[in-house]
Amino acid sequence: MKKLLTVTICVLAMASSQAQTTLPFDVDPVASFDEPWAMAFLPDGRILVAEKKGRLALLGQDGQSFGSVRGLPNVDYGGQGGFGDVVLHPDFETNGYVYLSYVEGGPGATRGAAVARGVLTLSARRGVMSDVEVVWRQYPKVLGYGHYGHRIAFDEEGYLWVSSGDRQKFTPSQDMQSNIGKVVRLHDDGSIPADNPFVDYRATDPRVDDEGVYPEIWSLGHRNPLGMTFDLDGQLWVVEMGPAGGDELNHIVRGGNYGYPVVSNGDHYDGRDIPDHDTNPDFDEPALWWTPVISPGNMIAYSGDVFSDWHGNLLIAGLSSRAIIRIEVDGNRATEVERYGMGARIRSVVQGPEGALWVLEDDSRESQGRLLKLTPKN
Ligand SMILES: [Ca+2]
Ligand SMILES: [Ca+2]
Repeated sequence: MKKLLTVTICVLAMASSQAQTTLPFDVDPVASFDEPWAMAFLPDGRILVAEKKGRLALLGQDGQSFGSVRGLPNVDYGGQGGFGDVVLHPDFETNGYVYLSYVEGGPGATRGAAVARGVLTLSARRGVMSDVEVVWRQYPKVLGYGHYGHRIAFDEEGYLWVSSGDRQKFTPSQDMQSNIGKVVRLHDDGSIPADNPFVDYRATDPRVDDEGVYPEIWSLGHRNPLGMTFDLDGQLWVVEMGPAGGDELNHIVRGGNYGYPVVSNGDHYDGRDIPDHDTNPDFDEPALWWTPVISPGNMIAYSGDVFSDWHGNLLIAGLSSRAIIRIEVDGNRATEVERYGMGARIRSVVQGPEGALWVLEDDSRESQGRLLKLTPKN
């Protein structure tokens, strides 16, 4: 009966995603941005918005601009890359740390994602970053402009988590001598926790200059993990873009291997088959997967009360799906319960101070890069 019910709910959810249903919230446009990618709320109520070209905008909830934060690292902009995530340290009010992910150039036109932290000093009129230091880098730097991942999250114990995309290089996701296609767990200064799952792993080839990346790794076999969040029970979830088909929501376990590029419920873009997850029990299966894809932007766990029925749900920003996707989680299981068509590619969804939702549209031919505030309809 339970299974039947789940199937029915899925069918209803699919139907609602295709129908022009009335949205359960009002949508108020607040401002617009040049290729916005991520945002964060400050304790004083203002908002930081990261734009891919390297700008960090500071604004009020009414849309009033306080200009651009100064003192940022240089960003290597191009393709899917540039400025990425912006996240406050859990103790921001005492230490002022803001964490930024972005693409940095390397030798011979190579590039890779990096995470830096700096101290943000705010005045009534502006923000300035100082003492900026890189705490993590993708290794190795490679050619190309895609699949950086570079989402940042903190858990309740204050560990720093970074999702690292496969850089469209496929096999590094299974290579322990690279932190590409991985989820990594670090102390907040970038040092490696002694209880990480692979601290005792050693390179099989002593000639490999691996810079000691494997002790960072928490899980592997990821493709382009663009959303990462802890649910209200403290469990880690990662949503990643699949290849042609097979976007995945994964419940992340210590040392887990999520299979890419050996298995995927999608296939290569050129039509070549990638065996599905159910052909190989050696890999951790997704909790939920999508064909046709949703193309995730980011993901949060909703802890507010304003949308009272959504407390504890995961919310995913959908790019090609042009939607916000609501997921119910129960232990390590996940179910899509509803999909809200937004009429634009959605890059990011974040919970504001009073539990309202703040949404960034993608900035592309079809979408305008607006910041929207969503509040429940009365
Ligand atoms: Ca997988
Ligand atoms: Ca497949």
